[in-house]
Amino acid sequence: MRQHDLSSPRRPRRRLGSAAVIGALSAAVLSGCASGELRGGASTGWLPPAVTEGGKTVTTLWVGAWIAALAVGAIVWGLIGWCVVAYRRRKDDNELPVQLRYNIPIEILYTVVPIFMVIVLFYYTARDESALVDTKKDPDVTINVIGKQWSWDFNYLDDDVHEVGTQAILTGEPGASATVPTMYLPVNERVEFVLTARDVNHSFWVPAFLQKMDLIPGRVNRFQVVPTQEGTFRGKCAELCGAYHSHMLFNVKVVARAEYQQHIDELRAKGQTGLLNNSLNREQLMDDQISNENIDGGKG
Ligand SMILES: [Cu+2]
Repeated sequence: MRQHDLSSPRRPRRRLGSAAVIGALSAAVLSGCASGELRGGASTGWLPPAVTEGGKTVTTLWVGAWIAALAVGAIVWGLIGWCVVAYRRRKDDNELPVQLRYNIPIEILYTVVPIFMVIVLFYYTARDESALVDTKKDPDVTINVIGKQWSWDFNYLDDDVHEVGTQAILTGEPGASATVPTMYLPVNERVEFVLTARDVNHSFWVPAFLQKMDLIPGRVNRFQVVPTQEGTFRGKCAELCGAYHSHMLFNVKVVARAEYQQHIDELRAKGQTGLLNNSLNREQLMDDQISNENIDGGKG
C-alpha cells in the first residue's frame, strides 16, 4: 500500500512536464509566426520578402548558406547514424573494437574539408557584402539621414527640401506611426543614403530592406538601395542610443515618381526648404539654457 502511494504520483508529474514543454514550444512557434508585418516562408528562409535589389542578394546568400549547412548536416547525421547502427554492441560481444588513432588520411580530410567550407562561405559573403555597400554608381536620389536623440531628420539633397522628425508617442494605442517622420522614395530608382549623427551612435534600419548601417558622429556612412516594390515600410534605430531609443521610429513610403515629386512639392509649399544643419551641438544648447537659467535665477 505504502509502495503504491509513493510511486503513483510520479507518472502524472512526468506527463505534466512533457505537456509543459510541448506547450512552451508551440507558444514560441506560434508567437514567432504572429509577429512581424511582412512574413516570409521557406523560399526566403523565413526572412521578410525582399523589396529592394540588395534584399534579393541578402536572401539568396542566406538561403544558400542554409542549404549548404543542411547538406553538411545531413552527411554528418548520416555518418553518425551509420556508425551507431553498424558498430553497435552485439550479443556476447564484450571486447572493445580495434582502436584507431593517428590515421593521417582521415586527419587530413577533416582538416581540409572545414577549411574549404569556410573559404566558400567567406567568398560568397565578401562578394555580396562588397556589392551591398558599393556606392560607385550614380544615384538618382540622394537623401541625408540625420540621427538624433530620439528621431530622424531627412535632407532631400537633390531637391533642397527637408523633413523634421519628432520622437514617436507610444501610448499603447494604435496610430503611433502617424506621429513619426516619413521618408518618400521613388520606386525602381537608385537611392543613396548619406548617414550622419548629431549626438551619439544610431543605426538606420528598415527591416524590409534587409540592410542597416550605423550613423556615427563625425563620420559619413553611405549605402545605396533600389526599392523594387511600392508600399509603406517601418523603420527604426537599431543601436541602443539612450532612454527613448525605442521611440526612434520612422516610415518609408516607396511610391511612383509622380507621387514622390508631389511630396517634394508639398514640403516646399510648407516652407521646409533648405537643408538642416548636421553639426548642431545639443550640448551647446544645454550650456546656453543653463546660463540663461542662472541669469533668471540671479534676477529673481
Ligand atoms: Cu538611435
